Amino acid sequence: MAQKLLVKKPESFWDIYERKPGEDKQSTHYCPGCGHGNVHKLIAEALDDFGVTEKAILINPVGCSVFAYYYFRCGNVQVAHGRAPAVGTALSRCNPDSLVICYQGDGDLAAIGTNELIHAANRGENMTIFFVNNAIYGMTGGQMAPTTLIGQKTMTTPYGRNSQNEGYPIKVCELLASLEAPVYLERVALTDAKHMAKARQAIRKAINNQINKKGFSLVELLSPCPTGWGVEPPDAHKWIEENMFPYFKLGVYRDVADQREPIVRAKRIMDPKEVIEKLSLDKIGLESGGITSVPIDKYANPSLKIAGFGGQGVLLLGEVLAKAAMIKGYEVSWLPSYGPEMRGGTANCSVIIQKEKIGSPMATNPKVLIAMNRPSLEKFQNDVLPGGIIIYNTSLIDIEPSRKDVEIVSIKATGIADELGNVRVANMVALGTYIGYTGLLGREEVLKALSDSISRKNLISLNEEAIIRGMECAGKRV
Ligand SMILES: Cc1ncc(C[n+]2csc(CCOP(=O)(O)OP(=O)(O)O)c2C)c(N)n1
Ligand code: SF4
Ligand SMILES: [Mg+2]
Repeated sequence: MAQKLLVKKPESFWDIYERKPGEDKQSTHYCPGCGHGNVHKLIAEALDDFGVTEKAILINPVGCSVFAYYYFRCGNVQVAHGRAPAVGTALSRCNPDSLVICYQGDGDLAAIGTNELIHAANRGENMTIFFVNNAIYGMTGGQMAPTTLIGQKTMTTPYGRNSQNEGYPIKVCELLASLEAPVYLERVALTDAKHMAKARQAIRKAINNQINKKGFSLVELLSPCPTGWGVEPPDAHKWIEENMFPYFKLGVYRDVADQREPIVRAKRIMDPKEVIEKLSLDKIGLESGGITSVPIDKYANPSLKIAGFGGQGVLLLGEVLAKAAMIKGYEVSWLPSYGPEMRGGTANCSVIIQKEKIGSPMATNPKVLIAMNRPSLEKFQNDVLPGGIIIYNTSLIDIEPSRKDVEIVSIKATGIADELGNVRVANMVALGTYIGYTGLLGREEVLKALSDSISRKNLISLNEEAIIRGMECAGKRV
């Protein structure tokens, strides 16, 4: 047999990583020598041994381990950057018997999410945080993190981190040790076998504390990122010992779980019927949580998903549309979204335009999809409400929408923009098409919104022209 496993794979991992795209469903997506795989394994083994996989909810971060849900067989929630302790608070309070594990990198936890971390720790939430400190933003290509060491060269500190410019690396365990509530804080390292054994022990202790409802535990793991540091994988452990150990002292910073009583919080169980009534979900046909069966008027009160690749100006398209609708007196919302795991990848925004107050700014099942490239059409077309509209850019999309229950509007947005002298105004051609096709807004409001949104005034006339061309071309249905 080519492969003989000496140690059984933890059952808290999937046997085959079906959620992982591509051919390879057996290995993880991490770089050689990365510490994330080791942390995953230690967590999975602990879940197995405590027999708590079924009640575990892993909160996946934004960072290299954004795809942790490919691997763990337990509950998974993907949260916005840094928000794990806030979402974890809700999960833990709503279901006190669950095991809430926040898995966070140093950028996620100690930069964008510092606020949530400190307050969750200070409230003594019954949760466990595994903080993977690799002293860098691994996922985005190696920028400085709050834990980057003095003198460490990164993409954003090419001459080395300088305390006068960037301050000092944040010591998370020491910071949290100034709070009363946390019950367990320890810093360990993923280097040699001895340190790995300590890391294993710490992970178990933190999980055990939560099982016993003792409150907030955090384990900081000094973890290799050979790619971000520009070192060979075999040298990464030495890098930790030489660079991280002197500054980030290993050890236990708090261990008082034995002295604390289990947390008991009052439960407030909501009656689902009451929730539906309070949110008026019964009136808009969303009480089943699925796509509404109420016939829609696709032109009035639209919700739109506008999607394309980064650089196509889909966010600006949405912004101009929302502003124009606001000028006309509508309630509006505009919500941009960048894929958590992508750089220069797809971007989209939700725009809601209504006469009434807006409940949610998310166009999860939009009435209208404007797709500027093929991945966007493929990704979102099935979300459009039956009877809705799909407007798609045939210059870049070489397939037809598969939906038969919506109106399809094709527009050579990029081609027309090219004729006008700049492919970047394809977004405005698509906007014009939408306006022209639906008649929702007048030319005046749209052009006024445009001039408000574009700072480089010399570009306004070209964008105006693009909108007008789009309006003229609207109405050509396929
Ligand atoms: C709101 C938001 N801001 C910024 C980003 C870009 N971003 C993605 S991952 C990341 C840093 C991740 O670094 P870290 O938490 O240290 O994780 P690592 O990849 O090193 O494990 C950033 C800034 C984003 N996705 N979302
Ligand atoms: S960039 Fe660093 S943290 Fe990310 S997968 Fe590679 S080694 Fe791991
Ligand atoms: Mg990091």
